[in-house]
Amino acid sequence: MERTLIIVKPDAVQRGLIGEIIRRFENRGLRIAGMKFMQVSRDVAARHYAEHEGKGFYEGLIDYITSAPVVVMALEGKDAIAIARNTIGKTKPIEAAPGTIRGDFGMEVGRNLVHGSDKPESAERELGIFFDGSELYDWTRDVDPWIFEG
Ligand code: IDP
Ligand code: MG
Repeated sequence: MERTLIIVKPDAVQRGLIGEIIRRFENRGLRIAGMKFMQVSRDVAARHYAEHEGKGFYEGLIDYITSAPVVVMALEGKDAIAIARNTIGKTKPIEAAPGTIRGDFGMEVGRNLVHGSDKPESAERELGIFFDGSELYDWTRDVDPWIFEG
């Protein structure tokens, strides 16, 4: 089992899409290991997006992610990182396939609704920024054998 860090970004929260976005991950089969509603500080945003520091869009990105509350989630499952990324869709909504979150609800890269970790090292690092170990739960669902082969 793998865990990934998902952020329902401020634009999605403002647009009333929290439920819609969580529904898509739940429907896919991903299991929620942790979840909270919070406003991201500039300090936390800078840690989370450290790899983008110095890029032209960096300041705008920090302004965007700190502009209003978000929902952060730890989702788990086999290949959870890749599964979540293809449920989210490509970074630029113009390139995101219909049926993905960004392809169905997004227009611009700077308002692309959702974050998902891109690889295991990123997931571990990002989960550590947003969650204490005690906020992540090991549990199973009765339906798990009907979603995960074994
Ligand atoms: P990802 O979110 O699909 O992993 P990254 O390349 O890691 O995409 O970029 C992080 C975030 O930075 C994007 O989701 C988007 O919000 C923002 N971003 C990336 N490129 C641009 C850009 O060219 N203009 C404005 N914002 C950008
Ligand atoms: Mg990324």
